[in-house]
Amino acid sequence: SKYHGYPCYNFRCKRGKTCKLDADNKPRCACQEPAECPASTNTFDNVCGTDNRTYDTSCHLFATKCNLDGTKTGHRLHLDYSGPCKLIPPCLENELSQFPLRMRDWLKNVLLQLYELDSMSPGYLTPKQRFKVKKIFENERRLYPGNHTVQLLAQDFEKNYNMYIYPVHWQFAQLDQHPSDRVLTHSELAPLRVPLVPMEHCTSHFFQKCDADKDKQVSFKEWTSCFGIKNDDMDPNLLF
Ligand SMILES: [Ca+2]
Ligand SMILES: [Ca+2]
Repeated sequence: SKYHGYPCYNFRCKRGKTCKLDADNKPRCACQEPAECPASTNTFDNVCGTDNRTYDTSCHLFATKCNLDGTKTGHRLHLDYSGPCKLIPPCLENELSQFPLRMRDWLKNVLLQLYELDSMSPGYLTPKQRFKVKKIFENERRLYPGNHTVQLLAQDFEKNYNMYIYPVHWQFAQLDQHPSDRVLTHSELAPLRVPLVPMEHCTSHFFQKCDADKDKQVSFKEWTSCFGIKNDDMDPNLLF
């Protein structure tokens, strides 16, 4: 094609940056101007930043962040959740303690759903994952998806504890990919946090609390203990 010889063709830059030619006509990644971002087509494109400001699109947010590179404000700016900023009710202590119960149940149900999809058309799970989820799927004692009370979820976690071990490991492995170093950064947590925050107002609080040593990252050990997995059941071999 006519663009093939263009030095910026297929030249990839990270979010917030765009390829520009330098004085020697060499392609380089430079901060994008927010004004150059394509405008939103509807409010679903809006995102709320951790500065509690609504950005037209995630492109606008990351371009703004890039232009603030090296500043404290830039360092602190992240995508908090999708949609315009809204008033998130404060997370109460008792709600916070219920969050891992619902989240664990949800993770298990996501995997069971992937298992069913994979049974109809393979590709949703790897054979290794499938083998693990099969055991949960075939266990008749499992709690079936539904709108369960906190009491029931807590009871089930005690009774069927073993069924929750893999789903908690699985979600960690899904998120820990950039890089895969057994710690989750703020941006690695984003794919989980961003859609969840508007629905579950304790999400941000929960992940902050998970970071027990306050190094701004959630380690494998912090993650598993947040979800009530015993130290003895923490198994790096289950990270797939
Ligand atoms: Ca990581
Ligand atoms: Ca930490």
